[in-house]
Amino acid sequence: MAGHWHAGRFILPLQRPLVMGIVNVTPDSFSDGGRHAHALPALRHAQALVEEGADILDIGGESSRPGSPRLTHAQEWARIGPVLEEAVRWNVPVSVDTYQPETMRRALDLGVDIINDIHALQRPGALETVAKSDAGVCLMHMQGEPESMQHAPHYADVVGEVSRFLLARAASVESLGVDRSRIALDPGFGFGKTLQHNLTLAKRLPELAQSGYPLLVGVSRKSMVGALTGREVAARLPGSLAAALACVAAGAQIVRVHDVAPTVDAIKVWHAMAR
Ligand code: 7PM
Repeated sequence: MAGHWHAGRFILPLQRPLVMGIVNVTPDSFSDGGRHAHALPALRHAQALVEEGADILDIGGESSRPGSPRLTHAQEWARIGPVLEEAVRWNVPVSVDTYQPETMRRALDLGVDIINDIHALQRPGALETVAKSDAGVCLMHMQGEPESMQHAPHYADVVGEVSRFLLARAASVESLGVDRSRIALDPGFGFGKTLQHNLTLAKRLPELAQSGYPLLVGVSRKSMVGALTGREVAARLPGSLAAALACVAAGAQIVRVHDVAPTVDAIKVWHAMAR
């Protein structure tokens, strides 16, 4: 049960940690606006991540960045639709990073395997949309909303609150008929959390792992790594590798990263030596 993640066309074995490669689809300001103009660089990047050893591709339209304007469904789909359409032809699990139910529905119609939702399927219609599919789902914890979540995050008990929230969301998903083997949980590093909250969650990840659901974590290039190293985003690879390994050692089974090749190497070495 805890040994696999059922995700659309795939049954992903969790005997070794899996690497989910991040594909951000951004609008191409240099193009004349052809429908696939931004899809091509994103697809080339996605292909490179597969060659580097990504086990899963996570494709998103950068709609949840603090300070960046929310995308409508139409804007989000214009970015990611053409990329998803091509990526689902490859023999690799495709995840879509979205909280918009209409985007989920269209992505699932294309055959996407995983819904990765930073809002944990709380938007109206999201639960039902996923329930009608056979996709895997990643439920992530966030305190507040992306625009303001880092203003003053507060918890009486960060591990308790995050784990109670995630287990309640998992129960809601299961109540609509989704088998628990399709669900992964994510504490949402950096989403309404101070450095101390992130460190407490990382240290106590084994308590979340107790739930039996696979744990997915995203620490790649995040401000937590910046705060601990004093490095700008472009120089956070070594810190990000250490953070990914610390999470894996604490029970995370899937790591969501920008730098796939170095992460695959780091995990291979860690896995051979520590397990
Ligand atoms: C600004 C803020 C830029 C946040 C980028 C981000 C996660 C995710 C993201 C995560 C899951 C980033 C994040 N982070 N999905 N989507 N878990 N499941 O660093 O931690 O990529 S966006």
